Amino acid sequence: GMKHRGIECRPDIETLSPGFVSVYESLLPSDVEKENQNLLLKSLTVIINKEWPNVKLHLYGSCANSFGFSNSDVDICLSIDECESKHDMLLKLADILQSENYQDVEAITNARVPIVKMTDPSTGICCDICINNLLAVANTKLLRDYAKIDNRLHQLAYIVKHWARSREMNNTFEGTLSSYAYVLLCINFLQLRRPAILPCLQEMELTYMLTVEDTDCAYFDQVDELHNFGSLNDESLAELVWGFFHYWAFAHNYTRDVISVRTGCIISKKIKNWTRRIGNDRHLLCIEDPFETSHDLGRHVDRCSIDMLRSEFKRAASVLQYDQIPFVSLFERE
Ligand code: 3AT
Ligand code: MG
Repeated sequence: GMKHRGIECRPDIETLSPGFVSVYESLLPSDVEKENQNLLLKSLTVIINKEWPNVKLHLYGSCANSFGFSNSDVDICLSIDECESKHDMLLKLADILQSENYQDVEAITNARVPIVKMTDPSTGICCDICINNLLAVANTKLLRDYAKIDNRLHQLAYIVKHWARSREMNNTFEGTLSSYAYVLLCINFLQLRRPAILPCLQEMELTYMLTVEDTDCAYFDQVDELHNFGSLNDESLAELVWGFFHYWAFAHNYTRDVISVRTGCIISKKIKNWTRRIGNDRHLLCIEDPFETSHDLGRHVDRCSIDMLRSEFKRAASVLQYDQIPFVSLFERE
C-alpha cells in the first residue's frame, strides 16, 4: 500500500476514486442555476443603479470562486467611491428591495461585514449584499485562479466542503470553520504535496495587483500557463481525500503551526505572534488569510470546537481507512 507519513493507507484506495468523483459531480451547480444567478445579478444591477448610478456590482464568494454548491447563496459586493455611510445605504437598500417584492429582506448592520440579506421569490436564491468589501472580491479571484490550475483542487474542496456541511463543521458561530477557510486548507495541502500539485501564486511574478485600503493583493494570475503544473504528481482524488483527513487527524501540529497559502508553506505561530489568546482570537487552529495576513481565519475555534473538529477529522480518516463504501458514510449524519 501507499505510505503516508508512516501509516499504511488501504491498498484498494484507488478503487474509491470513481465513487468520490460521482459525489463531486453531483454537487456541481447546473447551467440553469448559474443562469438564474446571472439573471438575479442583472435585475439587481438595474434596481440599484436607479438609486445609485455609479455603484458597480461584483459577485464574490462561492458563486464566483467556482466552489459553489447548487444551493449556495449568492454573495454580492457593491463598490462605491463617495462615502455615504454604509449603515444608511444598507437600510435604504433594504427598503428598496422590499418594495421590489424580494422576500425576507433584512439589514444586518452590526456585523463585522454589514450586509442586507434577501431571497429571490421566483428562484428561491438567497443573496447577501455588502458594500466595498473589495478584499473579498480579490480573495474570490485568488481561489478561482487556483482552481483553474489543477482540477484535483476543485474535486477535493467540494468533497471537504460537503463533508463539513453534512457533519455540521461549517459554522464560525459554533467555533468551526468557514467554507473559505476549508478551501484555503485544501490549497495549502496541495501546495505541500511532493511533487507539488499547486504552486504558490503569491511568490511568483506579480501580474495582478489590487490595493485595498492598506492591503496589497498581488499574485501571478496568468494561470493558463500553469495547466500542467501538477502533472508530475499522479495522486488520485481518493488518495488526496484520505491524505487530507489523515493530516488533520494525526499529523498537523496544532500547538506550533499556521497554514499559509501566501507562502505555500506551514509557518510557525511564533513568527505571527499567535501563541496565545488575544481578545477573542484564540489561535488554536491557525489559518493565515492570504491577503489580510494579520487575520487568523481559525480564530473562532475554541477549546470545545477544536475537540469536535479533531474527532470529526479522526472519524473521517477512519471511515476512509476501513469503511467499504466510505463515499456514503463520510457524509452521513448519525
Ligand atoms: P458557501 O458555498 O456559501 O458556503 P462561500 O465561499 O460563499 O461558501 P462564505 O459565504 O462563508 O463562503 O463567504 C463568502 C465570501 O466571503 C468568501 C470569501 O471571499 C469571503 N470571506 C468569508 N470569510 C472571510 C474572512 N474571514 N476573511 C476574508 N474574506 C472572507
Ligand atoms: Mg457564500
